Amino acid sequence: MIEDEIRKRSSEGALLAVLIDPFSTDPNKAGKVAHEAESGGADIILVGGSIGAGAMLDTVISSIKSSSSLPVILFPGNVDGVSGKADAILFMSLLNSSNPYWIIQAQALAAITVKKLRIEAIPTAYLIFEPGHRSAAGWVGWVNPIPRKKPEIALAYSAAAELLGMRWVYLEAGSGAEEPVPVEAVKMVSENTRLGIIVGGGIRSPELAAERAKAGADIIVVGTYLEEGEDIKGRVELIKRAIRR
Ligand code: 1GP
Repeated sequence: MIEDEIRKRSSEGALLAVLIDPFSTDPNKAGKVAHEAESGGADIILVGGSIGAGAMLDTVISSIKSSSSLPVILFPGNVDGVSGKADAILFMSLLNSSNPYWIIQAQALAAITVKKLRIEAIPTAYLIFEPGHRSAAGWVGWVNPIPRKKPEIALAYSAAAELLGMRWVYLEAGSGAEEPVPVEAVKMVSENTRLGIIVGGGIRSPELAAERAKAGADIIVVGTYLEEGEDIKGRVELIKRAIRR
């Protein structure tokens, strides 16, 4: 199982997941990014996005699969983010949404498909931090964002997720965020729950990644920082080196 493998490997040091958005990345480019990510030492390819990810999803995953052997995990933005070509799915509930669609209805609409396609589901709480509505995920998801200076609110949601049986939490600042999720929030969730912790959004330097890995993140997600640079392999290597324990 992908989840068991990730758990085991992340106990030796944080893993690096490279995010590919099928809306903004054409299939050829996606294959190239995955290949370079793998050569640089990345551990996971995450595929998904908030808007329009469904149209090219299968084609993008096929291209990634033919260019790398990394596990492909879906990071769905809605019910159109499901594909039988992926190895697993972050089966997420956006717990700090104020619209029940994003907490449980989208999941209900997608669940039968996920089971029929036998995609490994990784139950994950999804939490979006301030400024929230300025990111696509926050705007789409009717988010009541977690205040940056109130890590205890992130812990409260994470503890609830743990008691509800979820095994992972994704602490999200939003793609391209000016500042990543606060280190204090990562630390507080890590010290007070048994959840695996995924951190993403606005991680655009090895230092920012290292701080969050040190605070207890099990998986660091990077998208924009790699999209912006020419040398994807080089940037992946730098982040991998920085998050090693
Ligand atoms: C977005 O957490 C991911 O959902 C990645 O964000 O594009 O800012 O790396 P970036």
